[in-house]
Amino acid sequence: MSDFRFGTKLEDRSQEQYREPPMYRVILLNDDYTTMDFVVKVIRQVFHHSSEEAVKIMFDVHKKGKGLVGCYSQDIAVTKQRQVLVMAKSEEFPLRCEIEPDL
Ligand code: TYC
Repeated sequence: MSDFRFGTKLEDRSQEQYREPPMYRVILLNDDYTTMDFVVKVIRQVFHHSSEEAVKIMFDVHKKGKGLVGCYSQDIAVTKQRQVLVMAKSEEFPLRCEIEPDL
């Protein structure tokens, strides 16, 4: 494979090549109107958690106000956030979903 970054020292190049992409947390927020069943469905379908895990996450969000559903590279996190919001809108639920850098 050709490498046209001639000015870069070998050690620096390998560090660049193996650096992990920044990760983003996808967070669900509680509200008083979205049904528990719908939140569990979203967590299973979009984030591929088991039913048991989805119920645990839903109750955690319900009790604490917000909770982590997954951690992904930026484009995947944004796609999952959109999927959640599209599903919520289609059923007219006010479910909120945010993403934040995983520092
Ligand atoms: N608090 C909602 C209820 O009692 C359930 C709920 C859980 C809503 C998690 C949103 O992200 C959420 N129906």
